[in-house]
Amino acid sequence: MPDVHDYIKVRRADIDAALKKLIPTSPECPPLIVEAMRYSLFAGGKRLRPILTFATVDTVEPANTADNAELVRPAACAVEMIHTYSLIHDDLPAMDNDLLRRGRPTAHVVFGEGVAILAGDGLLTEAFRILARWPDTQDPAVTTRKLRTIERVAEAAGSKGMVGGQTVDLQAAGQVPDRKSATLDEFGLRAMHERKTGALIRASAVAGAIMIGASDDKIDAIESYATHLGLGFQIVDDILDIEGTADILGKTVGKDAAAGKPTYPAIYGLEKSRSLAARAIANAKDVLHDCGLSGRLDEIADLVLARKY
Ligand code: GRG
Repeated sequence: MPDVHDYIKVRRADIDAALKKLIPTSPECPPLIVEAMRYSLFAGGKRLRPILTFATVDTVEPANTADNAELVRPAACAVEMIHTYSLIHDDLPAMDNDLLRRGRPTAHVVFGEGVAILAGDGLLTEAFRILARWPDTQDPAVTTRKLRTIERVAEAAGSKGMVGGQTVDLQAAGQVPDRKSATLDEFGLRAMHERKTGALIRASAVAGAIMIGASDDKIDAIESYATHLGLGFQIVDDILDIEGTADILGKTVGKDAAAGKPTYPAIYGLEKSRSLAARAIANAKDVLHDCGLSGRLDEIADLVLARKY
């Protein structure tokens, strides 16, 4: 079995090639919107979510790799497009007002706010077209899986998930006129992150399991694994916001603390946050092992804890 870093390299290349094929081109649509969507999509993100989709499949069914890759590739691309849309919108002046993302000026800095909003809208909408369209099959079992995946991804991206979490975040940051900014305690913070970042991470893994027709037991285990993983990812993100540098992270650092936003280190301190992150990752791996699974998802959990960007 290749080393996990080689595995990630191969999967990333596969995802990038598929995204290049799937993203619309001009003259199908105006060149400017293609340029703006591509600018953020190919800016060098880690591809954590689509790698999770593939790693789920490679963990649940380590054999049958080529056929399974055909089944899950569109969903892997769709979750990355939705993630990229969320970053473009999150960086807008109306939200986090960030100038740097993935090591480059943010989309609205380069294209203006209007086109940046539209690039996000384009990526989100296109993601659902891809989920509905591919894989191109008349097989009723696969069509049913596609529908289940669309529902799961929509739920994760929408008001129960990412959009809901972002709304709570805006209100907590005092960015909603005539609404009191609610201070989040540790429970409120966790609930916000479960929606804002956790839901899409969860759906990325679950989509892989659904698309290969995994049993309900396996889907539940993957969902629980990804819930713990998402929490670990977020705590590490909060720690990196303090300990990381803009050079390495490719985004502005220290903004959360400067804005007085609740974060894990702000509530628990750095040392306790590190142990909470380690606990979340250990929980993720325990859930897998309890269901008789290990492999790529195990390794990815370790990398999420150790990541420096
Ligand atoms: C605008 C509806 C809407 C939602 C935005 C996800 C999100 C909600 C905002 C992002 C804010 C943020 C920086 C959250 C911390 C965790 C996170 C999602 C980090 C970025 O994800 P990575 O590290 O980024 O996977 P790359 O660039 O590697 O893909």
